[in-house]
Amino acid sequence: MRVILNSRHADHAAPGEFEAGAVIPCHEAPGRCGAIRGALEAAGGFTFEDAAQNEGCVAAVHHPAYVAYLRGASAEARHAKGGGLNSFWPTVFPFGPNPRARGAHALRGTYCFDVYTPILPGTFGAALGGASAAFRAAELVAAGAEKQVYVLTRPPGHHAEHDRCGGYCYFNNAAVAAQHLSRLGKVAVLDLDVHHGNGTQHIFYDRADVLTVSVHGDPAGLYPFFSGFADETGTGAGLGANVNVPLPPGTGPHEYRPALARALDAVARFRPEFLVLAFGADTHEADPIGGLKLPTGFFGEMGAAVRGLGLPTVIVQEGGYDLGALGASAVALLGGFEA
Ligand code: Q9C
Ligand code: ZN
Repeated sequence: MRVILNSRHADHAAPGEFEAGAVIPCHEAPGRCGAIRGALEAAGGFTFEDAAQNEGCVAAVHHPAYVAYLRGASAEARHAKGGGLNSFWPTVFPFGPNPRARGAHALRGTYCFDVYTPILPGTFGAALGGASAAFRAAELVAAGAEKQVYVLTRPPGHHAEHDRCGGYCYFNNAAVAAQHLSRLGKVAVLDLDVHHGNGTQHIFYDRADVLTVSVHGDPAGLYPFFSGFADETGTGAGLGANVNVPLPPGTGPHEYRPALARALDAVARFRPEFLVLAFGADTHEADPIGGLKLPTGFFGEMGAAVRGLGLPTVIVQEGGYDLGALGASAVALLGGFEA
């Protein structure tokens, strides 16, 4: 399988994240990409290529003012001095549109919805590298050059909305791929990260030509808390084109299997031309933040089930925070996909 890499990913490395008033090492760290790459190389059968930075690839998905903000804030972060780190950390957030949001601190809160997305000098380049890789993969699949392409990138993307970062995510890589493919026909995005793909849902919520389906831990108790409930079904022309399948904490293969079948059935009934799979390995039983109980072997079954749709597919890496489980899960999923 062809793997498109984000050669700039390590330019973004958050020094920590907040937990219960303390700062702990950030789960979303550069070692994640290395762990997956190492596991794929050991398994064999994968070819790796870098994607060139594509400045325009996010324009159809993200608000121009948001893109400009990320670019500018990343450049300015070089001179930031907060906490001895070259970073900006949004702390205060508006409750809604606020016409007074003009100053630097106000803008940081405006273009962000939580404290998990600091802006570092390399953030813009790293995030753009991931979006560029997803766009490149979509080009290859759209052209029929490949049936499946895997995008190995971080920071992840599925929490990023049209004009806000959050949940370790800045540009929505899966949405960038889906948007490009949607120029040729209907697209389904299937999100199997343990967290609800709120950003992807938000971006396509009123679209009838892009179906978004997410299987995830129940947001009543798991990030992102405010979305991912089963009654969120789309709006306007997009009514019925959003499906959420929340699962209780501790869910294992026995209960995950029918949930995945429901999600795949929704995709099949939509009759899309293309699929984007937002893949998170944070459903693994060893994941430190996910709370589900899927063993490594189940990821092979997952890949085979998704492959059963028979659709040209861009697979985009999202979360997964246990470095050992991450590589093994990706190998199992992609192996199941190719089998
Ligand atoms: N104490 C993705 O998996 N909250 N994002 C972590 C841990 C943020 C997850 C709290 C989780 C964001 C792409
Ligand atoms: Zn996740």
